[in-house]
Amino acid sequence: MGGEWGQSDICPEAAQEWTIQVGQDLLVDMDLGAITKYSALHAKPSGLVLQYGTAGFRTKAEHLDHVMFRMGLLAALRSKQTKSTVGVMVTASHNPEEDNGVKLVDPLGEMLAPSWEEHATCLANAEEQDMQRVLIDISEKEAVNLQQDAFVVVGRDTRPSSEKLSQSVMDGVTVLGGQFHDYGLLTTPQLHYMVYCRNTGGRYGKATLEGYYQKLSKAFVELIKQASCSGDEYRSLKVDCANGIGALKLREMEHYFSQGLSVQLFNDGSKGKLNHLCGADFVKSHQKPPQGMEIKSNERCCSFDGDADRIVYYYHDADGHFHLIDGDKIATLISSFLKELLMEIGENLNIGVVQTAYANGSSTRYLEEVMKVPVYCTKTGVKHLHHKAQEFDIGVYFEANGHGTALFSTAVEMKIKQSEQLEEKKRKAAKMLENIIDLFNQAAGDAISDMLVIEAILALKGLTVQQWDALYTDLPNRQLKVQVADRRVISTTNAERQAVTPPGLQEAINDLVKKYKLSRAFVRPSGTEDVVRVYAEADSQESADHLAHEVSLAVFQLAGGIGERPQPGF
Ligand code: NG1
Ligand code: ZN
Repeated sequence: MGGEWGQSDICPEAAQEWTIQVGQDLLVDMDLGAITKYSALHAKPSGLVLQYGTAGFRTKAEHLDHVMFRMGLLAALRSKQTKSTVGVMVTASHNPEEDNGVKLVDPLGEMLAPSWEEHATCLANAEEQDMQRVLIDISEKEAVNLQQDAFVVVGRDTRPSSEKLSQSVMDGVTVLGGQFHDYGLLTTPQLHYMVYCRNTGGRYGKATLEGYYQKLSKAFVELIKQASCSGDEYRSLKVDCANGIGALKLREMEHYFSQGLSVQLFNDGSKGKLNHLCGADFVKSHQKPPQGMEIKSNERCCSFDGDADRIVYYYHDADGHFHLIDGDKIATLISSFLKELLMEIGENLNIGVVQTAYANGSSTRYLEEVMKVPVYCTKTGVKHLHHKAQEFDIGVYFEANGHGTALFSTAVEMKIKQSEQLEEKKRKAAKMLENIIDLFNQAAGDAISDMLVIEAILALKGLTVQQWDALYTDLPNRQLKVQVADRRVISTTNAERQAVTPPGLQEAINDLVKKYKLSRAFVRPSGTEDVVRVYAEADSQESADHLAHEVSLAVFQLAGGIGERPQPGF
């Protein structure tokens, strides 16, 4: 275990210790005096209601102090219950710099279990006087043994508010008698990696930044050695770091892999504002390059988001046209490569790709019809994709916005171990697979890891960025947002592709979709913003734009739109 074991300096004197009998058998032994005292120092603004959504809690940083303290308490309970290390990450990813957020990381580096998401919401919203009762309720429902030790690891992004907020998390952990390790500045996926390493007895890797850099870089350099490129094809890549944590960590890491790739960093946080006119979310949603990066034609470029768990690629062609290579095309490149490797090894292992409804229809068609790879669709939010991907020997999952990774079953790892007995060609493929597995962050989608995977595959396959882009042509599409009084009036089914309520909405969408060629549209309430999202796809940009607009109007009329009616034109 790396670094010091921390104990915050709050609650120095033992406050009054109360023992309460709760339920039948559960003896709750909490230092309620200390909880009350320190909770008052992280008081909840009365009336504020937040929800633990797809990305944890996210809102203006000034409203989050109590949430952080309470998530420290909750993380300690979760750690006691699972008898494992859990993680807490302080970040608001691609949101503006003024926002912040917090996410808990479960023992295997995964997103928090659904029942604990509900506990998180209850605890964060309890008024000051009810907070203890809620905390006791959770302990009781989840049969937490409060005598058990707790250990929590904490990471934070570069936002000005993050340091103080992460201190509040550690205060919460300490009040429940837990210990913590503060990793300080980390990318979100690095924290997931640390949690995973700590709970797997070092088998996955060393739970230090050095361990992360070495594991990934070693695998990358090994792979690049197998690529047959000549000296003048020395690889370089321009990286837009969204003025966020990705810049710091990539800078720390670059010398580890510089034999195989040279990276040129832009929006490294030295001047610009976090996520402002740059970063993966900006590039994907505006379909244009970030500010602050000069792009020559056919140069390979990529953007990370604010906490470096998403990545998209892009380039300018010789005519100066911008081409975006999103999560769908990343998943296609990766799954095609892995499928080829499996075929070379000749083992009967299955591979599946998991997408959401936002995946471009062309990508799904290409994967199914050309690559013959089975594709599955889940609800939005990486926890759903991650869960589904675990069903395969190799499960590749990506959201169109560039968040994703690949998961490998123990069956695959066993096969690789036995590969010594295989013939030369198969052994080489198995070795390649072994390095690819090491290069992926299997705990969470990771911009740095995905970038190195992509660079390695492009080098091994001798593909240019244009050749990669040319695998298929995206169907023109449009995403819009509609304001409604209460977005919960919209409920969906079939992995969010069909609306169940309000009545008549799905029928209206069906009628509109029929008017266009190669078209598809769906609506769903956002999990991270107070809006309804509309997605439409069709054979031309004009048709996709019209369809999206018409669907927006249907939502506005049938789902209680507020404010101005959606206007055509974008
Ligand atoms: P919502 O707001 O629920 O659409 C957005 C993204 C998700 C995911 C989460 C978490 C889209 C359409 N939605 O969710 O893919 O990344 O944020 O950050 O991109
Ligand atoms: Zn992110």
